[in-house]
Amino acid sequence: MATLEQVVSYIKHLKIQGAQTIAEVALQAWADAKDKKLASRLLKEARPTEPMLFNAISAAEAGHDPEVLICKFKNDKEKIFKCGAALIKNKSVVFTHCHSSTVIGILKEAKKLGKKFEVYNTETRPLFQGRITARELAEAGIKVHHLVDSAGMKALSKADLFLMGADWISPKGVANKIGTEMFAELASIRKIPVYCCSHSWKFSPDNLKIEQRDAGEVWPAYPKGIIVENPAFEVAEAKHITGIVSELGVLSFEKFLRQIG
Ligand code: RUB
Repeated sequence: MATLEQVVSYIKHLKIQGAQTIAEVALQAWADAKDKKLASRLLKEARPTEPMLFNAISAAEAGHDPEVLICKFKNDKEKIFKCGAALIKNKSVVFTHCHSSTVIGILKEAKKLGKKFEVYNTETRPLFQGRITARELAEAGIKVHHLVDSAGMKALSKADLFLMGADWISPKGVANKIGTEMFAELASIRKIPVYCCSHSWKFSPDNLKIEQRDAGEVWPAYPKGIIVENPAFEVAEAKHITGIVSELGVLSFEKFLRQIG
């Protein structure tokens, strides 16, 4: 069993990644920790743009059983897979960016239902989480085209649906991996529906900090005199999002806010 410090380090260094997986692993680490105060602090600080992690740990602090919460999250995710799969039509071409376990689950569910579709996905520099997506889809027997991020427009132009994950649903839009804002705006201009696939516990009304990661991830040992920036996430504006696919069903952004508010 990993120690608390190991789990925190795995989350920080993306050995464990994706908002819902982070929240579930963190809850288990919190449940196993002797010093709950220390566990709460270290886990909540591990990644600043992960409200599902904060919300889950706060619920555990308030007395909710972490094992019950993990079970609820997993069951809710199955509901999301079913709701999302219903959006995929036969012969659909789906675009996705980065690696979202929720989006992957939806695509696998659609395949299980016998739907024929293909996926275009982008590699997601600097840490290439898009490769995890491409590998998992190929292993599931789903036809997947993999492109560099700068070919995102080419990939999107093939698609009739953009499925994105979420790290933070804010009152203004959805924060997801850097690149998402650009692709969501482009999809919206091209009239390609954009669905955010996410557990509702990723909502936070707070003005969260966007995680800035180490510049060395972008350019290891970069020359002096350059300001290398590495924001992990960005917010796709609500007006570019067709709907939110959550355990509450498929709702418009406004309806989703009203339902959880
Ligand atoms: C992963 C990412 C995912 C969301 C949703 O970023 O942006 O789309 O976390 O994932 P990182 P999920 O690799 O930096 O964690 O649907 O699995 O909750």
